[in-house]
Amino acid sequence: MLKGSGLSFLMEAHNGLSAKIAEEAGFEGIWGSGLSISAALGVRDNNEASWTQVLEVVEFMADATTVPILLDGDTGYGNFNSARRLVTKLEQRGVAGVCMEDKLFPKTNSFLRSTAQPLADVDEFAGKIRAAKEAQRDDDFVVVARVEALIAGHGMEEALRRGEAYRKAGADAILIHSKERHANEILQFKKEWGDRLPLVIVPTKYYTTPTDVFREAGFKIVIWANHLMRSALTAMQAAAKAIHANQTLVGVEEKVAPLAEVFRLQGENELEQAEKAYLPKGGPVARGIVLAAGRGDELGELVADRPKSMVPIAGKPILEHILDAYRSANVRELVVVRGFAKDAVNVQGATFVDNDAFATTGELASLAAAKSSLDGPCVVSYGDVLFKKYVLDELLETQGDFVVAVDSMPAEGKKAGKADWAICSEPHSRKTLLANVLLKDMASEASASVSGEWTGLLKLSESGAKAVREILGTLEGKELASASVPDLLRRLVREGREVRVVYTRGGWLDVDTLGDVLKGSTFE
Ligand code: SPV
Ligand code: MG
Repeated sequence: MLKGSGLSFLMEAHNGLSAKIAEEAGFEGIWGSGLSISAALGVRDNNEASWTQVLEVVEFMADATTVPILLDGDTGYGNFNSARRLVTKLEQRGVAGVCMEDKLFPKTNSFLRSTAQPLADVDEFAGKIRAAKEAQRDDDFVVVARVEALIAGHGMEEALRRGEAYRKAGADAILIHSKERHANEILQFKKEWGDRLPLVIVPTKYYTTPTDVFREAGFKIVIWANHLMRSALTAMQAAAKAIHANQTLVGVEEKVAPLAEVFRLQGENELEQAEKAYLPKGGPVARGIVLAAGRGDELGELVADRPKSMVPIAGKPILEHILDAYRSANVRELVVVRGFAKDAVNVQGATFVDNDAFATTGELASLAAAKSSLDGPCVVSYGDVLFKKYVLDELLETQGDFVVAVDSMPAEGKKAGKADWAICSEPHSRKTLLANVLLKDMASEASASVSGEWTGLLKLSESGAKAVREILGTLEGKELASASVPDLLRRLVREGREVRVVYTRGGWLDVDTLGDVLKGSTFE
């Protein structure tokens, strides 16, 4: 802009949002106004905001935009050393240039008590400009020297003398500032200055001068110095006043930017796309199917008018514990098969299917009731089996169409006797962590050949679920009524399908007896 032909414009901005708005309006560059940044921070334009605080703001502005930003660097916030460090920091943050004025730190805004404002010593300020230029690493970084002689009432000659000293010090442009209501002063300056260096002006006070006058005079850049801040201020005052007076948003809502516009300016859209690209594919990892139709006669009084799954443990029905464990592993589509006292199964966040023939049928008949849910990856478990999240996580992380969790060290009392025992291709050992252990058979009695107790957890892949659905479709009448999930596992193995085994040690609890209910209270 400084080197090109014609007149360019910088629009003031004071934060990321206003900078973005300036760029979207078509401005080819932005003025990081000291006055506006201070005002937006609620402080005076007297270096009350520290220079690193200003740096933070201008960094947000640079992040939000692609056009060059010229920072109003006031006096450089100190001597030559502060100024050259500022240049380094601005370059690091992608700011295109800095403008420094020949006043003393802390400065005062040029339109306040201007004739009382002390100017910097010319040589001292020239040294500061030289230091700033020598500090820059990027050849395109711009240092604008701002002459305040006209503001402070020192006259044209002094203004020209100072401009020339700063040119010799290496400035890329001179900002000649004026507080007059007409442009005579800056036009005269331009005439006498000629084309020694590009000139920048700020027509805040002489705004009625037609812009073509500046263009024809040969100025290079016009800065509209504070108009986004001032327009925001007017709009905010009006909205605050109306909302306070009327105690409602009615009447204001349609006058303010819709939230959609806020999100657009923030670039929400980009984040939404990025989430798709970088986050693990959303949605539940699998569906959870809980077979909870049975009464659980062993619990006597406790199941007089509710099924075992609704017996509370630690103040919460067993089924709630199970659903919470599923949810914690991101299994969120939950299906519960009810049967006995189904109206008592009043948990939230699950869909229900019913096996109304619960009294005369078994587990597979319940699973068949949930057949339509076997249409994608799922985990099948029982309404009376508590398990910890890590057991479920392991199951979910293990590839395979059919995966079962087997406890290699079942509880003391259970080492013998009736249970769902699993016979596996290899016993649990350190090696099996990496090996592909397969289920060979299921047994109802313990023996030397069993590798552990099945926990009741079965994971099915999409095609595994499809296979189970097909098997359920082939079972009818008595056969279906009497079959259990272990029967299904046995059939899968016999059909030559690979049923993978994930070994666990504890982490689950089959609630069969009153003793188990008591144990359950310390399970979590
Ligand atoms: C600013 O915008 O902070 C300026 C211009 O320095 S002026 O307020 O006119 O001094
Ligand atoms: Mg300023």
